[in-house]
Amino acid sequence: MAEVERLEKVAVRRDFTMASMNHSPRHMTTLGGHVITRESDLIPHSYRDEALITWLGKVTGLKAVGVADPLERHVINILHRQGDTHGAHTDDYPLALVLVTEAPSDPADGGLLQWAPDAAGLNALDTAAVRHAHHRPGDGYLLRADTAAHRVTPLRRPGSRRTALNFAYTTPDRQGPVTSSASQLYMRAGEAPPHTG
Ligand SMILES: O=C(O)CCC(=O)C(=O)O
Ligand SMILES: [Fe+2]
Repeated sequence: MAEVERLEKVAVRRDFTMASMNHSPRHMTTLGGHVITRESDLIPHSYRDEALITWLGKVTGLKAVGVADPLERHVINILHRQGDTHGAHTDDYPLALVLVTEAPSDPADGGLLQWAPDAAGLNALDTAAVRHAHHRPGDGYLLRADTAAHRVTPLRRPGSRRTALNFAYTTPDRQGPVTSSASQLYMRAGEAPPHTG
């Protein structure tokens, strides 16, 4: 929690709709994996933890491996203004291990995860297939993020915050992003794509 809070000073505000994801809204402050790698030892070190990756493989039945793309492998998303939301999307990589460091204590204040497993499209989130979860600071969850449509609902109250650190994992045959959505959320103006490795 302290590390995520420390890194917020280098995060960048984003306000746009993502064309490739049904124009769903992004109102949040973000920090991409390439900057996290430059600024933090703890997060990249935790991401590579072998016991964690072995556990992920056991739980999911997939051959879980780290993501090669430095931008997307670990990211921080901060919702901190009334109305802030991480709108509907699927991730490029199959597994998202999301660690929540801040969240409204009352589910009525928003910042809930909504997801629809095995969704044919993002509008599954607007059907009876949708599920939701309220997380507390210190909670984590593991999501099949490439096939579940998901979003974080808007913060409803001024002063509320909802912050998450997302560790993405993949399988050996699936390296390389499938959409440009991560570069829209995590690159900075004028920045060259980070070197993959
Ligand atoms: O903040 C969350 O719970 C979800 C994060 C997410 O969907 C993502 O980073 O792709
Ligand atoms: Fe996601």
